[in-house]
Amino acid sequence: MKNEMTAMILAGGQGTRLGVLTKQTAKPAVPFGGKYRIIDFALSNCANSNVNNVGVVTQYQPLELNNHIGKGDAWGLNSRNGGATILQPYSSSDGEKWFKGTANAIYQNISYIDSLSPEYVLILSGDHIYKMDYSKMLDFHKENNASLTVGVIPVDYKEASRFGIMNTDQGHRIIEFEEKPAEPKSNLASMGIYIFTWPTLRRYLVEDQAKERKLEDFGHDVIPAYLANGEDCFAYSFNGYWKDVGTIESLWEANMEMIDPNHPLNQTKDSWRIYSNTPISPAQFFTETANVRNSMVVDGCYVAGEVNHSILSQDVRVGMESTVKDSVIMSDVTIGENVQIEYAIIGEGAHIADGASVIGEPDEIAVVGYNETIGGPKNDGEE
Ligand code: ADQ
Ligand code: ADP
Repeated sequence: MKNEMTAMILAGGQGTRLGVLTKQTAKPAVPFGGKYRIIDFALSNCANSNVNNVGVVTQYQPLELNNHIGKGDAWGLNSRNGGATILQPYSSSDGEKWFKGTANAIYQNISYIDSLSPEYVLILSGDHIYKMDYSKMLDFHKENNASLTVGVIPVDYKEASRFGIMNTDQGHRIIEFEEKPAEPKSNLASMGIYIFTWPTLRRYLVEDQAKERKLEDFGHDVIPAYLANGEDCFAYSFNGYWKDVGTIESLWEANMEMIDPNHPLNQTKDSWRIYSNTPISPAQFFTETANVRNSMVVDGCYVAGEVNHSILSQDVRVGMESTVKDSVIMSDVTIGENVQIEYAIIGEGAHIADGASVIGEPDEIAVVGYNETIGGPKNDGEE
């Protein structure tokens, strides 16, 4: 089968707004929804859309991502004439090591893309939660004979300045685009999902590198340059659920949507499955004192306390007389006895000692970092 479209997942951001959750790991590798990591959504969307060659562009803390993704077997990518390839920054002859903006990260991986010689390149972000069929977006791109198609979704006006914002004409042609404008002129937001006709983008990136070196970032530089040069740029409207989980609150919210039985994310029987690479653990065990309601509990958990409207990821322990409410507990967390956890995200491997509490509010979620200990003899009480 011909490789018509190659995907490049940008997974290099530090995700500083996720604070202690991304100190040791890249944002796309942050656990999500009990069984997944955030990047599983983009990888599964690729597999489900028959986009079988996927380059994952890493930068910051790539180790966990490498281990998680491997060659893409868990998503069926490796067996379908394709595979996932982890692309890491290298020191080039002129001493530049880190990828800079998103467009520069693609420029640095031209040889990988050339080795597949696709007609189109699909550029994705590793930190979005959504289910999307990219093959429909490709059909739209071809019907319009576009140079660039941007996936778009309406957002709240009060959020609009976090996004690339555009105006289109009746034929969905992009006539105006501003990256993160202070005063947005519309609420039609770029999802940071792009299909580029590859030979054209390649030419722009290579010529720019030889001359001005201005095309650093897709939103700031490449889209404006395309529009200025009269390239055919179109907006493809997506009308499903999509969330950029860049903040603690949005990450918590998307996890809570995952346990809402009526939410599209929680359709257990749909055909658009999200795959992951999770190790095997024994079945969960609830003692006779356990009281678990309205929650998702993954393998390997042991519960003796109360769990209400929460997610327990793999191998979590909740001791007697402890209460976990409206919270996301990542894997390998131990929660002692008499612990209160509310409106919180507890990072992987954390330990909450007997009698401690971690209490947040719906609009100010409490966070405990990776491997952190709360309470206990040395470090009494809340942090
Ligand atoms: P942002 O998400 O703010 O806006 P950016 O920080 O450039 O854009 O990151 C996009 C993605 O690329 C993230 O997943 C990030 O981790 C990753 N990334 C960034 N630099 C990278 C690099 N050098 N190497 C590898 N990965 C890198 C973008 C668009 C907006 C749009 C929003 C939608 O610019 O127009 O509205 O996405 O979320
Ligand atoms: P946030 O979600 O907090 O805005 P992002 O994930 O978008 O954070 O990343 C912020 C920016 O920092 C991105 O442009 C990313 O490329 C850059 N960045 C992250 N880690 C590094 C690093 N180790 N070296 C250089 N730049 C980095």
